Amino acid sequence: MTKRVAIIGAGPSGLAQLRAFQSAAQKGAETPEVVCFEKQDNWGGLWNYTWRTGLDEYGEPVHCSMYRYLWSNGPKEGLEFADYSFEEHFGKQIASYPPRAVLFDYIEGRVKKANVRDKIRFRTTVRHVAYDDASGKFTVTADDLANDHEYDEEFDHVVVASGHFSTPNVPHFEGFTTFNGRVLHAHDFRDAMEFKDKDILIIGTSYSAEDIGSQCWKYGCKSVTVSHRTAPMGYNWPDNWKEVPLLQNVKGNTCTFKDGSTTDVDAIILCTGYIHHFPFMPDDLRLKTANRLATANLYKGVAWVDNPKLFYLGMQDQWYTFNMFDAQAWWVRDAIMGRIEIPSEKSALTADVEDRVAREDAGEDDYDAIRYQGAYVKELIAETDYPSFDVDGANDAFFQWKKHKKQDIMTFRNNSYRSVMTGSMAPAHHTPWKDALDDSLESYLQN
Ligand code: FAD
Ligand code: NA7
Repeated sequence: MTKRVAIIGAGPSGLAQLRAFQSAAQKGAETPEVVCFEKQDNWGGLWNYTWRTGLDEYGEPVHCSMYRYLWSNGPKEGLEFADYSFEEHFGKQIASYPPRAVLFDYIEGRVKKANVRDKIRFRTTVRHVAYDDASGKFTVTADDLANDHEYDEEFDHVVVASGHFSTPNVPHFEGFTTFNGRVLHAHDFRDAMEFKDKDILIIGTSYSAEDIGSQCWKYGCKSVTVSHRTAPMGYNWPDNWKEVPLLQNVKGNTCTFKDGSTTDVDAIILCTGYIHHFPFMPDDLRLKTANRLATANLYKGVAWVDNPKLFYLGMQDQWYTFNMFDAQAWWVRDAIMGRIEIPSEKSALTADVEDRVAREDAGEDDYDAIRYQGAYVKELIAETDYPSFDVDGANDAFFQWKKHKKQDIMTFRNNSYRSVMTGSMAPAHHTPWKDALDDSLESYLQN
């Protein structure tokens, strides 16, 4: 009997899994039957932009955390697929920090070519997964939203690829209830134009804080105040931008910070990160982890230690993205197809996780973290037929990116890097990032 595999989510990770199986089939292998469940009406995961926030038309939590005018926050040379280059997709080399629509087009190009869309059940939310020890099978309960129909199906393996940057982490601060403006989380931020001529307070100091603040600055907000819990970001910010300690309370529109200083603002944007949230997984199969490079309880970063027929993709914090998801998906494919043996002793699986945690903890800075995740990508690729690539070269692109950000946070996206897949240098973009207000695919590709 052919094995059946359920993939939950058709974002970059789930699509990598579909492509991995298709690639094996293309080479003549007998592959399992694969069903991918996707709650949105299209693929692309977070890259599938919607104006909606809150609940969608079926009452489902809106998955999208991306916003208009979002450009890649790292160089595309770090995320390029090893089996489908930017040059193959666009017919030419393109600049290094593409906007969302351009990256969506690239993600879509590979899976269109692989012809895997018919494996995806769109508008279908997975509600529950259960494992039966006696049969050794998983029962997946899915909800066909458009037809308002819930049903069960059995699978030999489940691959959870539902992402972890969609359910917001929303702390409360004293006075929010009576604040005379809007309080929102980054997950619900859509259009920087909303904050034109406004004074905004951002809480948090990571990617969302830096980028949403930069968007608002670019599209004409009056001022940006960023409040930190641990440390300021320390970039060379524009004049109407300041960094302050943690917010203590809000009275009317006046925010008071830990050092006693105050600022009046019109809106507060919580850029306080996301939680790993799997309401459809039972306690004994549910990943509970911090957002880190060595996730808890996953052998090789993907196989559930307590039941390695279950896999999670893309659950790490991410320097590497698309090609890391590929490395994981090819590895998971080979584990499912019996080409890779997962040790039967649970202690061996646990020891692998502990070793990964210890090695991550031994790192001292972001550069070590990039090397660590690069080494992880290398490790997985070496065990499958995913095309090997110059991971050290990709690490270098990340190192340069960090230096460019340090030099000037508002111009780092004007830099170009060399593709480690094709060896060609990206051209400079035709317009500096801060002046490029039109982020459409058509505009970006003109050169
Ligand atoms: P997602 O993209 O989150 O996809 C998960 C999919 O699972 C979604 O389609 C969702 O609808 C579906 N799903 C969830 N639950 C269910 C369910 N119960 N049933 C059925 N389907 C379900 N990465 C970069 O490389 N470059 C960037 O510039 C970049 N910018 C980012 C900016 C923001 C604001 C955020 C939040 C993330 C950014 N990322 C970026 C990282 C991003 O996590 C990855 O690029 C990528 O989208 C992760 O892919 P994924 O498939 O693991 O998860
Ligand atoms: P991150 O990278 O998880 O960062 C979360 C930030 O929020 C970080 O600076 C935290 O500060 C801060 N935080 C979290 N909780 C609080 C509270 N309670 N009070 C104050 N500050 C808090 O999330 P991002 O959204 O920036 O990035 C996620 C992904 O989206 C990323 O991969 C990008 O590609 C885009 P800390 O430093 O812990 O004190």
